[in-house]
Amino acid sequence: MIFRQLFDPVSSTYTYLLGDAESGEALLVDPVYEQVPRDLALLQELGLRLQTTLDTHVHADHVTGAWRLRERCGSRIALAAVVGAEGVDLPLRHGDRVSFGKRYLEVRATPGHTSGCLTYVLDDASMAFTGDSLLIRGCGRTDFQGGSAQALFTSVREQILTLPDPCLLYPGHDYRGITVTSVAEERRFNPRLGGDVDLGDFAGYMHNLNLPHPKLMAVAVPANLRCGKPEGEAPVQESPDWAPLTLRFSGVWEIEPMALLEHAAGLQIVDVREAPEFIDPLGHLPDAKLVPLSQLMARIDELDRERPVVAVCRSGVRSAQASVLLSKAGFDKVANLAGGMLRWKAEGLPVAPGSR
Ligand SMILES: N[C@@H](CCC(=O)N[C@@H](CS)C(=O)NCC(=O)O)C(=O)O
Ligand SMILES: [Fe+2]
Repeated sequence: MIFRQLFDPVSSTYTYLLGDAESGEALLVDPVYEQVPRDLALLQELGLRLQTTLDTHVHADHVTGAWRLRERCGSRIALAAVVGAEGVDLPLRHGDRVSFGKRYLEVRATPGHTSGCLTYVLDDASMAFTGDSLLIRGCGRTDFQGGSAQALFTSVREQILTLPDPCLLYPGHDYRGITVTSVAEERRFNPRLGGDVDLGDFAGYMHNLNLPHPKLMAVAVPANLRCGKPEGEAPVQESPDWAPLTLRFSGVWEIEPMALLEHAAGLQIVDVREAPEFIDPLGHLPDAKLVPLSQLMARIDELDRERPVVAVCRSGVRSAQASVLLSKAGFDKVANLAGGMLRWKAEGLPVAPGSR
C-alpha cells in the first residue's frame, strides 16, 4: 500500500493519500481546496488514479478540495449522509466500506465534534483516520455544528479506543506538528479521554475550553456544505494560461520541450548555464539569453517582469532552482524546461544557428 501524510500549514490540516500499488487506485482523506494542485502533482508522479475523496466532517476552518478534485479527475465525493450536503456522490453510513483496489476503509460514525463526524479504519485495523474526533493528546471542540461532549465521549471510547493497541491514529489536525499516535498511547495518555476519565470529567473540561471560533468558519462551513464548490459559476483557473504547464510535487511548474517550441513567441528564455556551456556541443535555444545561475539575482533587472520566463539548463536541475528564485523575486509567470538541453536535443528540436 502507498501511504502519504500531507500538511496544510495555513489550517494545520492533514490530508492523507492511500493508494493500492497493484491497481493504481487511490483515496484522499480530507483534501484542502488550496492544496489541490499539490495533491494532483503527487498522484500523477506516483502513477495513481484518484477514485474517491472522503471528508471526515464538515470542516469549519478550511474549505475541502473534494469538488475541485472531482472536476479534475472525476473522483467521487464521500461524506456522512446525515450532513445532507449538496453534491455528495457517496453518502456514508456507519459500517460502509470505501474501496481502493483490493483495500478498503471501514466507516465508523463518531459524532461529537460535529454531528456528522466519521472515522475511517483501514481494512486490517493497522491505521485509522480520526478527523477531529480524536486529536493527538486532545480532541475536537464540541461547541458548534451539532457538537456534543457526551456524544464525543461515547464515540471515542467505543469506536476508536476499542481498536487494537498498535493501531496507528492519524488526526485531522495537529497544532504542534506531531504527526501520529496509537490507540494504546491515547488510551493511556489522552488527558481528556484516556485513563480513568469519566463523562463528567470530560464534559467539565470541554465546557470550559472557551476557544474563539475558527477564523474562516463563516466561509468554510457554507462552502463545505457544497463539498467545496465555489459560490456562483466563477470558473476556477487551475493552471497558468500562458502555456501548457505541469506542476511538479516539488512545487516547480514545468514546460515540455514541444510546448516551449510552440509557445516560444512572447516568452523570455533564460539559459542559466555557465558561459562555456552555452556554446558547447549541446548548443542553446534560439533567442535564449545567457544569465548564469550564480549571476541571476544580481542581473534580475535585465528580465522583463511582464513577460513569462522559461528557465533552461543542461538537465533541468539548475533551471528548476532558477525558477524558484525568480518566483520568490516576484515573477509570477515562470516555468522550467523539463529535461533541459539534453531532452531538447534528444527530441531533435532546433538550436540557434552557429551555437554548436
Ligand atoms: N485557530 C483555528 C481554530 C482551530 C479550531 O477551532 N480547530 C477545531 C477543529 S476544526 C478544534 O476542534 N480545535 C481543538 C483545539 O484547538 O483544541 C482557526 O482559526 O482556524
Ligand atoms: Fe473540525
